[in-house]
Amino acid sequence: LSNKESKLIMAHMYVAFTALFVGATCGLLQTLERSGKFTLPAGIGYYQILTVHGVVLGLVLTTFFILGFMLAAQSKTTGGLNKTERTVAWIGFWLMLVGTLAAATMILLNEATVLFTFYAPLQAHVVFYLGLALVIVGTWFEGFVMFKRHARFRKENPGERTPLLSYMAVITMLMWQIASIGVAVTVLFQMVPWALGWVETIDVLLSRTLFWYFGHPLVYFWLLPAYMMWYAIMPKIIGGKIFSDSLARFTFILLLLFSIPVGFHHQLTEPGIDPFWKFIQVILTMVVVIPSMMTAFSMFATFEARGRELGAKGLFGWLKKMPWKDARFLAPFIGMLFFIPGGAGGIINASNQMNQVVHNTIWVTGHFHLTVASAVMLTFFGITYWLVPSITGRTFTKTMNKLGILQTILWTVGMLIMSTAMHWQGLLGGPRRSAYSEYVGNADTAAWGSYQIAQAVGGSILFLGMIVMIIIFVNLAFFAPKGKEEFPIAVVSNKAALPPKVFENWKLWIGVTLALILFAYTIPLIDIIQSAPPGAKGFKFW
Ligand code: HAS
Repeated sequence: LSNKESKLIMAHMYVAFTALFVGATCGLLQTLERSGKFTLPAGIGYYQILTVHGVVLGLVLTTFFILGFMLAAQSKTTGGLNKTERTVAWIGFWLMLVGTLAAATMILLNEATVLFTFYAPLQAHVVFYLGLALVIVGTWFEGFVMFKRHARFRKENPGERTPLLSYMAVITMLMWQIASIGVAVTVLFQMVPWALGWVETIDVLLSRTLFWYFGHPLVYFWLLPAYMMWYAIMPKIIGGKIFSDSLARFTFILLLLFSIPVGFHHQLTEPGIDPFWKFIQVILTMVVVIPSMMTAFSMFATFEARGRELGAKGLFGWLKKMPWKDARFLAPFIGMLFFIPGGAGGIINASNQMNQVVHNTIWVTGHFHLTVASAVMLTFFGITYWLVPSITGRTFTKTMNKLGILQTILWTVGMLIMSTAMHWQGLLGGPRRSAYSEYVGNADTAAWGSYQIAQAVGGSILFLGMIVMIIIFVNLAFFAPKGKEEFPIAVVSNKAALPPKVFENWKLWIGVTLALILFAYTIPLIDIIQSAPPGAKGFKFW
C-alpha cells in the first residue's frame, strides 16, 4: 500500500484500538459491579458504563476497524485508491470521528445513558443522535469509495475476475448502506424532533422496529469482514488455496439478501406486531443461517485439503498439520470454534418458543460475547498481527507472536468462563442489563450470585487479554523493527473456473434485496403506524 493509503488505514486503527481500551475497561467495571462486591466510584451509574461499553465496542471499535480493514484489503487487491477516492474516504473518516466524539461526550456527561440499542423510549441529548447520524453518513462516504473502486477495476479490466476481497467489501457495504437507512430514519425523523422537544410523544414500536431493521444486519456487518479473512486470507496463512471462489461469493450474496428482512426475531416478545409476520421473519432467519453453514463447510474443506497436501491421514488428521504456533492462525481459528456454540445459540434465540425462555436474560449477552466478542474479535486480532506491520513497514516479531498466542489464550479462557456463566444464569432467569440487586433476599435469585462472580473472574482475565492486545498493537504501530511483513492474500485453487457473470449483476441483487425487504416489512409497518395511539402516530415531525 502507498504511504497515503497507509495513513488513512492507520487513522482508522488508532480510533479502533483506543475504543478497545476504553470499552473493555468499562466491561471489567460492569462485571465487578454485578458481582455485588464492588461499587462504582464517583457516582458513576451502572447504565452509563454499560452504554459506554456497548457503544464504544459494538459501534465505534467495530466500524472503524472494519472500514480500515476493508479499505486496505480492497486497495491491496485492486491496485490502490486514486486521489479523489482517498479524499472522499478521509471526509468519511472525519465525519465519523467528529460524530463519535460528540456522542461519546454526551454519554460521559450522563446525557445519553440509552445503551447501544438507543431506541425509544429511552431518550438522549440531541447531540448524541446528531453524532450518530454523522457516524452513519461518514460510513456512507467510505462505502461509496469502495463501490467506486470496484467499478473502476471492472472498467479497467474488462472480462477479468474481480478480486474476491473487493467483491466481499462491496457486498458488506451494500448491506450496510441499505440497512442503515432504517436507523437514519428513526434518528432523524423520530428521535431528533423528540429530543429537541418539537414533539412530546414518540411511536416506540415504530422506533424499535426501524432500529431492528438495522440492528440485525449490523451484526452481519461485524461478521462479514471476519468471513473475508476466513475465506480469502486464512488459506494463505496455512499455505493452502481458496477452496472455491464462487462458493465464497455466493455465500456473500445470500448474506446480502437475507440479513435484512429478519429484524423481528429481536422483537418476538413484543406486542403490536402480527404473529404471522414474526413467523415469516423467523423462517427468513433460518434461511440466513445457511450461508454460515456453507462457510463452516468451506473452512473445513480448506483445512482438510491443505492437511492432506501435507500428508495428513484419517478424518481429523489435518488438525495436526495446522500452524498452531502462528498467532495469525491461532486467533481466528479459535474464533471459528467459538462461532459453533455462538451460532447454535443464535438458532435457539430465533426459535420462537425458546426465545420466550431466553429473551432479555443474560443468556443473550452470553450469545453475543461468543459471536461478536469472540468469533469476530479474535479474527480482528488475528488480522491486526499482519495488517498493522505490513502497512507501517514493520515486522511481527517472534516475541510479539508469543504475546499474540498468550493473548488468544487469555481471551479464550476469559470468554469461556464469562460466557458460560452468562448462558447458565440466563437459563435460571437472570436478567441482562441490570445492576446488582439482592432482590429483597429472594431465594431463587440468590442462586445467581455464583454465576456473577464467575463473570467477574472471566471479565478480569479478558481485561488482561485486552492489555496484552494493546501492547501488541502499540508495538506493531510504533516500535517493532522495520521490515516487510506479508499481506497474506490467498489464490483460488481452480483459477480457470470464473465465477458466473450474474454474480456481478448488482442491479439484480439490489432489486431482490429490496423486494425481500418490502415483502417482510411493508404490511407490518403499515399496521404499526396505523395502530399507534393517536398521540404518537408514525413520524409526528410531519
Ligand atoms: Fe445473534 C441477539 C439470532 C448470529 C450478535 N445477536 C443478538 C445480539 C447480538 C447478536 C449483539 O433470533 C443482542 C442484541 C441486543 O442487544 O438485543 N444470531 C442469531 C442467529 C444467528 C446469529 C440465528 N448474532 C449472530 C452474530 C452476531 C450476533 C454472527 C455478531 C457478530 N441473535 C439472534 C436472536 C437474537 C440475537 C434471535 C435476539 C435474542 C433476544 O431475544 O433478544 C446466525 O447467524 C448464526 C449462524 C451461525 C452458525 C455457525 C456456523 C459456524 C462456523 C464456524 C465453523 C468452524 C470451523 C472450525 C470451520 C450456524 C462458520 C472447525 C474446527 C474444529 C476442530 C471443529
